[in-house]
Amino acid sequence: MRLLHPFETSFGVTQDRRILLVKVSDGQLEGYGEVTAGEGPFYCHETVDTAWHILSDFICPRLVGKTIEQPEDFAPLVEGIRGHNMAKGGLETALWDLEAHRQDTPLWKLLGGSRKEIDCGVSIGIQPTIDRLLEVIQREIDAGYRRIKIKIKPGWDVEAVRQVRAAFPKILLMCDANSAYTLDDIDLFRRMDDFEVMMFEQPLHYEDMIDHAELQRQIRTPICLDESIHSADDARKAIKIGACRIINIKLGRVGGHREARAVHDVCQGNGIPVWCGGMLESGVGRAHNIALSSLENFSLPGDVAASKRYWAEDVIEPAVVVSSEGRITQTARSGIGYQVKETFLKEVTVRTQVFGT
Ligand code: OSB
Ligand code: MG
Repeated sequence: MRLLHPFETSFGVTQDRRILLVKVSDGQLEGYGEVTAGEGPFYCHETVDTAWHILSDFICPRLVGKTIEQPEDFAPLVEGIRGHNMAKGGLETALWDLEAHRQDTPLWKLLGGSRKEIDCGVSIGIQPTIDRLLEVIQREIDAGYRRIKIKIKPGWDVEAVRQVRAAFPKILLMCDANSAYTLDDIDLFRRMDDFEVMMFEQPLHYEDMIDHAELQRQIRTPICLDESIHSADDARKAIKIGACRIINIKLGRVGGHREARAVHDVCQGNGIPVWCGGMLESGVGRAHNIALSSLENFSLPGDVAASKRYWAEDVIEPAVVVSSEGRITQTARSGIGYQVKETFLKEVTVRTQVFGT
């Protein structure tokens, strides 16, 4: 599926998405999940094709013939398959959707959520010029979004942030570096300390916590970790050493709803707010993100935006809509609460594989 606008980060440009969806069935009801890996190994090591490989050659064969009473039964079945959280998360989240349908309840309620409305922010890719960036920000603010995240990289940082802050003195603003910097850049972050940004997201290496802790000691602005956090245990360690003051939770990166909730709980217990990250998902992944964002400690606006920001036509109906106040209302329907458009899905599907009967 082609994105309406190319999306540029410090690690590259995405326009055409190849999306791997997972459907599970109990013979009567179905559940959908989305593998949130990218097309190439640039955000993390996983790709759509490594996830296909891991799912079809390792994860699905382990499940065939097994009884799964509840989504929590999934993790023990794939114990021993190291990493590949996005491949696991695609299937695990589908099991949660199915379970919510079986209980005839919305997924957000099944997860224990309490937020009936969630606050939405947008993630704005690197633009050709700063003037263009200012225009895009104005458009998103006019659409109602409550927080603006801009992507930064060396050469597109201090000056871009300075001009954005000058043009929009009051907005909730943050920057995401996607690991583009090192500790040699401390002065640059010190200079950006003056712009009252909510957080710097993942400024340093994608596997690092130690240097982030050093950077956090030297700047006022909170650091938010994204790439470095793969589990509740990672979150515990990052908090313990002071590597961040905020955590971005992504379902794929942590392997599904069970672990996402565990990360949420560790953060909550330590007074660390969280928000839900996005991976340019189709409506299926988006719907899961909305449900997850209902948990209490998701107290900051996430990168969960309307379908129409991404797609001419989404795979779900209704499309995800954001109110003029920048909020998404939780659904009263069961499961993820959005219907997958099977006919449209068939049109855009290039490969399928079936396991079990
Ligand atoms: O770092 O949050 C990120 C997209 C792809 C990979 C990594 C990231 C992102 C985004 C986009 O920021 C969020 C979205 O609008 O889905
Ligand atoms: Mg990020």
